[in-house]
Amino acid sequence: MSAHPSRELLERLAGARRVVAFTGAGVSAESGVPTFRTTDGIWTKFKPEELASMEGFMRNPELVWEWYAARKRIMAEVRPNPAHEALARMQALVPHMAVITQNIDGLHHRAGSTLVYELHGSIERNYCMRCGRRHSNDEVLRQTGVPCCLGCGGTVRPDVVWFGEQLPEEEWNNAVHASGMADVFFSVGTSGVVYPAASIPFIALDAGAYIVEVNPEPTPLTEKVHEYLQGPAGSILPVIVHTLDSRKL
Ligand code: BV8
Repeated sequence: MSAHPSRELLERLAGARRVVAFTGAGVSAESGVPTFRTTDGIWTKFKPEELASMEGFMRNPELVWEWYAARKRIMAEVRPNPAHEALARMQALVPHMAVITQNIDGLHHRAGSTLVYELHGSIERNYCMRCGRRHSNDEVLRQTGVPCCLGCGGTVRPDVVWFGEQLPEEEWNNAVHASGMADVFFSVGTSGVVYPAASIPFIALDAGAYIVEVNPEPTPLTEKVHEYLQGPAGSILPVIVHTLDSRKL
């Protein structure tokens, strides 16, 4: 267990053709976005089923929209941190690199990452449950309570994947394909408890990738990885990319 990348990882990364970074809420923690399950996580205040599910939404749409509106306002204020920036830089240094994220905060895109698969949707998108019309955050946040469709008057919901809902098929298929082809696979800032996303690292492991976990805390994946780098992603990932950068000069 170390916070410093091994020579083997750096050698593998320098020669890798296909790299994947799989991220969870922990990669955005240093941007000030609350995680879900660490002691100050947002789930500690609510049960996921109460808020991030169709049942919860139908039961109390006002409460669910109050939660999402608050998160939308937080996400609009936060910025990518050195972890997001390091992954975006890494994408520029390796031939093929995909970022697969469970996060809905859009921070990988804002850090400059090019190929990002958002498995659980995006806090920046909303749609009408009746006609499907898409709505921006400006269009929903200027309305009070549960926003109505500007086209048909139907109920608008966040474009995120709730518990009990299927993941977007194309994003999922792309993520599975990329993970099955990876030479080096990073699992960064995820507790690995939400499925089917949590099965992604095992797809890469079974396909022979060199698996690296970056997390201050061990997870169900830790005992299976080739390299566990214990610590915050915002400190660990820049060291890896700086070393890679200096080799590529
Ligand atoms: C599905 C979007 C089936 C919304 C999210 C009963 C009924 C229904 C389903 C189920 C059920 N039982 C189990 C399931 C399956 C369920 C599931 O897995 N439940 C879990 C809780 C047991 N999954 C689903 O329901 C999925 N859909 O199964 O559909 C189906 C099949 C066919 C047809 C129809 C349906 C959908 C799951 C998606 C839910 N949506 N988000 C929103 O965000 O509002 S999940 C939510 O959790 C976020 O996306 C989050 O990213 C994700 C996972 O959490 P993590 O990212 O790992 O975050 P967490 O806080 O847990 O961990 C943070 C980690 O970071 C920690 O390890 C910490 O140590 C570390 N960390 C902290 N600081 C740092 C750090 N690391 C690095 N650096 C730091 N600085």
